[in-house]
Amino acid sequence: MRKSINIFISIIMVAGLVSCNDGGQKKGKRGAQGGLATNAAERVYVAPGELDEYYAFMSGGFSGQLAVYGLPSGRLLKVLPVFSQNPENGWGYSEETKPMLNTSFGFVPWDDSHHPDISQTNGVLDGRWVFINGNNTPRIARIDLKNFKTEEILEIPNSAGNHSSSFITENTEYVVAGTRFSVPIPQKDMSIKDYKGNFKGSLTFIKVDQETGRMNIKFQLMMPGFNYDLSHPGRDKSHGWFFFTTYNTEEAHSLLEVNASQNDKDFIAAVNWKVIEEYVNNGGGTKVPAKYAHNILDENTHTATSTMLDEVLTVNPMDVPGAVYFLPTPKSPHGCDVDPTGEYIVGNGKLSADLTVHSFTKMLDAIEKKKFDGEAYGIPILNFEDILAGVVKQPGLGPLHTEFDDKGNAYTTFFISSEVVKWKVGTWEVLDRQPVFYSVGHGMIPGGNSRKPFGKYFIALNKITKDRYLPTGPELTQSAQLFDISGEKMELLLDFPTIGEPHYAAAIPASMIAPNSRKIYKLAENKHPYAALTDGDVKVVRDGKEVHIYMNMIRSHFNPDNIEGVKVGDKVFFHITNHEQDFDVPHGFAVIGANNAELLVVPGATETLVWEPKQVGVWPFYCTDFCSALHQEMQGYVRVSPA
Ligand code: CUK
Ligand code: CUA
Repeated sequence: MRKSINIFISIIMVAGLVSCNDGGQKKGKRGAQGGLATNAAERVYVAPGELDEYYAFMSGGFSGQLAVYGLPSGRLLKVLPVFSQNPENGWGYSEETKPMLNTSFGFVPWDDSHHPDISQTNGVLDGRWVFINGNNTPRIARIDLKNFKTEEILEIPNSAGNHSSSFITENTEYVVAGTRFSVPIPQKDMSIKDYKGNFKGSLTFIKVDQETGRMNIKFQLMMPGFNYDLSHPGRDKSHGWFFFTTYNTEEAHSLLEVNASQNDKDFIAAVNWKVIEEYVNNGGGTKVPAKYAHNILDENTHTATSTMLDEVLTVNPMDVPGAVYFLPTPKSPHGCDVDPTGEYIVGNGKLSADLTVHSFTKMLDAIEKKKFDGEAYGIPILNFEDILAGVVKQPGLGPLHTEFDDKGNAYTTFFISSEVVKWKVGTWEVLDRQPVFYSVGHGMIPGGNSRKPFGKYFIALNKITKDRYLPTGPELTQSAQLFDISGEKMELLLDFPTIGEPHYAAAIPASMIAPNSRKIYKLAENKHPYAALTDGDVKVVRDGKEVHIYMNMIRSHFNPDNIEGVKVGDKVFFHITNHEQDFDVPHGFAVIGANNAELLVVPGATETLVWEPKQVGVWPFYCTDFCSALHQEMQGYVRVSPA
């Protein structure tokens, strides 16, 4: 059964790609089918010296980072390091930032980032923070948009494959993380064959402090051993609920044979988090031992600390009446998307020919009348027909994700038939379709994940690039495609490359980002314990085998620039403070033979590079970032004597 489905999919995929290749995209023959808008160049052109209209934060996928693009130009503005070490700016190499990548598994300098989500107030983007998940070693990061810096990373215990994350509630009360893989909780040595009934999934609700943005796990809901794929918050009328798609409700432990995808319908789990919050606030739940790291970058010292936590509050859904219901949804739903009114919950059944849309009002009604169609592990299953709002009939093949505009339209991506389909919320009729190149995953409309979408652009985040760019060996980077959706028909404007696999993205009008109040760190406010704030603070201090060098830098010299007294076998700490107080004047620092990376020190900050010299000699160091006409003069020597 499973095998025949796979064959079916492969055939369609091949057919889809072939037909896309013939889809009118050949040079000089651009037609209506996937054709470029006639004046596309003009509509994406941001003249030299002018600024883009939107910031787009695009997940870096297996790069572990978050890329910032300008829209509509598609210009890459910056790669923000999050879960992976980044030599370009010393992230995860400097002593200040290393603790950010600490986990209960030790130092983990890589992850797979999927879903950025921008903080909201009253369901509207507010531009304070971006959250993003690390899929592999379960983590959630918070990037502060005052300075575009990763300021916090929280590991998620009792989770594996942190995929159903990191989506936020409409006042950023919670950022939510759901486990893709179910696992033994707590982890233990047991037979994989005993998965069914014994493995568990966890849905984690992380409270966000409204002042600081700091995250703390409020509770973990312990769920049956399904796969929890994606999630979305309720909004407006459904605020207080969170929806999670599931697959493998068969609880198959191996997908080699007939197992998962057998069931005609899987579930969307509807979680009433307000009820659980109240239960927990009244002392409900069970504290269990759990080891997980909480890493915070202090904004005054620009230094991270990692704290290992040792317990977490778990909640059994059976103990909280009204907490969880299952909405039957055909077939192995992937994306789970709620429209801006909060009424409609779209289940994108990967293997289904139709798109199923549930009604929140009907769901509440069925719950009130206690009209259930059985239960799974004690969790009531609602009747499919009772909660159905409508069906988009045969819109395409392999639906993955749906986004919404500000005019009551939805845009669903179809991986297999490689297209985006626009349909009307409420009438369920298909209004337009455009091919994409190729095999789109998520789509994104700025604010398309909130009560107030900015419905001008749609970006298709494509998994396969093939013939869209000049070949670069056996692999091309993934691609994004920008559509103008302000008219009746979607119009293709631009292709542009992405960093790693672009899973999801979030975008916001540039005017809504909090004023860059931390564009320059004031030197006077630098509280780093090793800062050399004046030339009087400059010194070399030996402490056993450790040598601490308090150094500063400004165009165009280091102070000190001749260092003696270091011996082979020492551990040398270069603590370097950048005295610049102008915007965009970082200096770099590299020393010969360092086995880590360089530093990039922004104005007003202090960063530390560790160097363990192995050879006697007089060794140079220099600034790595071209900073003035005398950049090449920004250099120095460190003398290393025998041990
Ligand atoms: S996922 Cu659906 S296409 Cu959101 Cu990780 Cu990539
Ligand atoms: Cu400082 Cu180049």
